[in-house]
Amino acid sequence: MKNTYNPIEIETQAQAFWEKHKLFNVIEDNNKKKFYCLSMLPYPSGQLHMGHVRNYTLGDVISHYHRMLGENVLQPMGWDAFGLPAENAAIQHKVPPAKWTYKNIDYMRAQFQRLGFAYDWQREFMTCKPDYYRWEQWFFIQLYKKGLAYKKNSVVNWDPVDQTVLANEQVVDGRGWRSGALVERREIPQWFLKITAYAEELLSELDNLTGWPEQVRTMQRNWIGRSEGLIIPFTQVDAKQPIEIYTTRPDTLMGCTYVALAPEHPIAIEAAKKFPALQSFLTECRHVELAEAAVATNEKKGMDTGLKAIHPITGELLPIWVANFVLMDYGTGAIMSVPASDARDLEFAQKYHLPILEFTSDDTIAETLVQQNNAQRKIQYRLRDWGVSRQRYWGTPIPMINCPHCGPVPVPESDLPVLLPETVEITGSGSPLKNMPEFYNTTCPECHKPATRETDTFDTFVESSWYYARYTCPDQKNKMLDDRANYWLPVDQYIGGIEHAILHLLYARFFHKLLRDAGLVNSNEPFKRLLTQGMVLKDGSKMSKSKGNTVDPQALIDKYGADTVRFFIIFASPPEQSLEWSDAGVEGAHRFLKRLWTWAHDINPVGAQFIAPKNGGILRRQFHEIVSQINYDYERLQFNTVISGCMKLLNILSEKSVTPEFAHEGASILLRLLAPIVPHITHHLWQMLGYEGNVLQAPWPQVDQSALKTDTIELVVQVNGKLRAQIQVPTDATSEQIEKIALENMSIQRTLDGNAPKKIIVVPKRLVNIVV
Ligand code: ANZ
Ligand code: ZN
Repeated sequence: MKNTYNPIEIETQAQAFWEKHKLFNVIEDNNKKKFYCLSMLPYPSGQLHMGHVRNYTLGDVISHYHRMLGENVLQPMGWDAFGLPAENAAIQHKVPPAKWTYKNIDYMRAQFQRLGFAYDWQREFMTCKPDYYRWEQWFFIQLYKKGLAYKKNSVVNWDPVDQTVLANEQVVDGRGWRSGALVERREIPQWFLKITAYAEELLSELDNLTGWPEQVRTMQRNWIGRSEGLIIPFTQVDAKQPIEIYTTRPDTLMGCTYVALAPEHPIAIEAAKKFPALQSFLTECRHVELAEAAVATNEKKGMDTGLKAIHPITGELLPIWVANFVLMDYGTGAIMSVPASDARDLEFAQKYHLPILEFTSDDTIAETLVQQNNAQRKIQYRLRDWGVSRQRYWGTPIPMINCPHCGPVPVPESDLPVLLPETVEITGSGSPLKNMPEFYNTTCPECHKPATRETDTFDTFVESSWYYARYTCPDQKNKMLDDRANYWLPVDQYIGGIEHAILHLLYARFFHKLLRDAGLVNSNEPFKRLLTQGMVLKDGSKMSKSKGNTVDPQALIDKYGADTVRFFIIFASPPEQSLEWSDAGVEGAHRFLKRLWTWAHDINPVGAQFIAPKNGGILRRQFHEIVSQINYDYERLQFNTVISGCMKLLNILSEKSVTPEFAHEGASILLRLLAPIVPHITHHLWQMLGYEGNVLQAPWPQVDQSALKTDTIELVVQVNGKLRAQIQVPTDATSEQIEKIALENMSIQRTLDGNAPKKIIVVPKRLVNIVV
């Protein structure tokens, strides 16, 4: 019998077998419990990295486990194929984004297959293909018709040299990444989705998502940021309109010493018309980066407008300032500043020598102001509507037409999809679509006069917000989703990185509710359980290309095989914690698989059967205790301890006293327990040992409850003929085991007082006599 473990050979064979028998293709089956297991779809950057391997191995383990439990398991895979890196690569390598993307997908698909992931490949799709994005365009039009998609002016990063809009990640220290020019803020018309209309539901449903990590739910709660406050109008001196401020702390009103406006506030803009210094301050504010984080950490800067407001209670005159930390799109874009109780207001007041007034807070002010109609209660969310326009080429074209007479008009549904041209030249300054009259020139569907298409594309988060639903019916040519969506959804287990805790998961939840309200799905939430896997570290820091500390999965697969890589990545740490890379750990994983291989080749095949004789005794009991622990660990997704359990099982089965029958029972159980993690080697050994069918379709092993029963009897222990202790031993314990239990007994140890026994006599079922 051939006895060297050759992973490449057996992995190729196992994969060919699965492929031939279409083991992982599924259809709806109402007689089985369904289980939809989904790992976040990858961006096709070129090749898999260890973070991918970890994410997809976890999903694969969970899928196999549920399939072996007899459930109808859907595990699909696809490609989040639009996005900026393809455009950057296009500039660098002079190859169109489409071509670059397809090449990467082909390479990475082969890597997935090489790792043996059990995907239903029939359902694969790429989000950059019209058969996918046409439904996104269709759905956007439905949202537009319902008023859930709208257009408004919004600020972008503008590179004045390259004459193009920059994504936040293309702004480096306030300058354009290519031109180095100071970035400006510019207002342009953009499309928004009204996620704020769902803010309350997105918040309250978090309470029901008990299968999600608490940390992620907290992050989402904070992001939605519900706050209850008051809008208080402050009368202005010499002006008709009052300034409305938003505060969550009306109790601090008596400490207010100045009012502060956002630089974009209409009152500030109006005041600057007569005040050049203020004008240049507002212009300076416009150069600052857009990201909210940057606004928060920036140095506090401001300028007095010269205007005055009247304190609503004391009647005192308060200066009105412009301050760079006040955001235009939160509350009312104006605040009452209370330096004595707010750190930000204090810092600003100290810098500009504004009064700081000690006061006593008054909890009833709010009540009084509201009753006297001098203020209005307001619930405010930090969450903003989702700006989905991107001034980029490699994305889903926004299916709208701009008509000089009719304004924005949706593309007629019969004209969908609006195809994205794939052969283009990318120069780096602006989207090529803007230079393609053949793309943008069209006629207005309403007045039939010449009009132009939208040349912006969707934020790629739009594609990843509903892909999980499309996997249920990717071949559906006439609809976005069909009945199959309601068979499979919600996803039972979602697996992905914690970096998606907020945006992706919130957008997908939002889309699910939009799909529900459009009658396309009948559940409220898309993902029942969420597993966020930890990072893969090397020498304590995250593996990344820029740090040069990556480990290429492909090289490891080539050297050790897929099973070793899968085994290591599962064994190295619990799924949610970070995983420290270790070459020695990989070696160790490989050694264990070789040991399993050798051991399995040394036991004698005894024919196809699962059921072993009910003998075996103490070893068999220990064995089944561990199996019971492993089953528990599979349920709670603690796969690293599943592996340590399996190692203990192999140790037990390797003991000399194991009977051939027990070895055979044990092997069948051990192989099944390991199969979700290392499906190839277990597939091979299962067949070699002559068990029925193939391991991935075998039923999940049950604990033999009768083996767990501990029938014990009591024996007396004598030392030199004198009764010294009573011990409990299993009825079927061997003499060696009984001796061991007797010697470990405390009172016996005390009696022996360190003296070695000369002789031990075991009288079965009666006594032990120790002679010293
Ligand atoms: C007076 C005050 C006193 C405030 C105090 C806070 C503490 P949350 O909880 O996040 O809703 N604020 C209101 N609108 C703002 C804007 N557009 N830009 C920046 N800051 C704004 O925060 C609400 C508080 O943030 C409001 O309550 C307001 O300052 C400020 F001891 O009013 B407060
Ligand atoms: Zn028109």
